[in-house]
Amino acid sequence: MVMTRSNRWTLVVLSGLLAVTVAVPETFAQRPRGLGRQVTLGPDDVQVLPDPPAGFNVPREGIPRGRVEMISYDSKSVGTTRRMQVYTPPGYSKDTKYPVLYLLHGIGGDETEWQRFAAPNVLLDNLLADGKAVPMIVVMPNGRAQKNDRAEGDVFRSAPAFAAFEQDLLKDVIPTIESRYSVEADREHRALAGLSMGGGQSLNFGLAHLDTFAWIGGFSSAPNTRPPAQLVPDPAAAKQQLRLLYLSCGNKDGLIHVSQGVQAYLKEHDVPHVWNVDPYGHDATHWRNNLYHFVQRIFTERRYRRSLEAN
Ligand code: FER
Repeated sequence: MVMTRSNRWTLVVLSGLLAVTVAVPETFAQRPRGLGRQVTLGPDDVQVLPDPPAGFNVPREGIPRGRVEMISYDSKSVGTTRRMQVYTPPGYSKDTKYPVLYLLHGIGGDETEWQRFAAPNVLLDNLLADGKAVPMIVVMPNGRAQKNDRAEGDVFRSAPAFAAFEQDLLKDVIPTIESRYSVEADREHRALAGLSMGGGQSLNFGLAHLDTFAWIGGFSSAPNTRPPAQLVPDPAAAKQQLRLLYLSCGNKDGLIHVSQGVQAYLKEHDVPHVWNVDPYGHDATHWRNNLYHFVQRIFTERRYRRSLEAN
């Protein structure tokens, strides 16, 4: 074949396009699914908690540091050995029993995602040094409960495994943590929160198991979130049992309609909650900023929580 000037250019452009396509991680290439949807804001959709102070997520010199370790456990529900990352606070001791926050990642993530997006250990070390949080253990499991739990290929195809994680969490993850660490094992000392798919999981599992979790948070919750009336079928019971229900979303996040629906239902049925809408998108800034606020409000005294309630 003779290369004319014009088909040579076509080749250059095509190979350039191919290189760009290959360079984009698959998780991003498949992101659109609702993320680009038009945002419509209502009067309740405002920022009620300020952005964190500068340096909140930067390791500080001269303060005690907690530890982050990767542990393995045998999951009966999945049938494999799985991994989770665990933060223990500075001075962690078997002589004290700690509350536990279970923190869940998004559709393209795994047990390392929160560490990459927010460094919860740094955030908590800093808050603890300032006396602004209660010493707690933070568990970052893998919410994709299937044999191959890596974030590979079309990550949206693993959505059913995110639903299946309910069993792994309740039957394997929590019992593992409670057998290996010094923890208070009751609902008042268990919190569940997550970002996007993990936000949906936290709302779905947490609100369905108020006997297990008293503190629940969903940041930029994804469309895996159950419809509000299924999520909270008994508003009076939820109101009575919840110590904190925290919802947040960025006002540039095409998934905000999911949280807006939950928030409207909670308001209509008089279930206390925090609803923080900040100026970010479906991104790590939103997740780390709202983790910063959430961790300061969990495992606290009821009277303290009242004064912080924004809605
Ligand atoms: C969807 C759009 C986004 C969806 C899930 C997501 C299950 C999750 C995004 C994330 O976890 O970042 O339609 O459906």
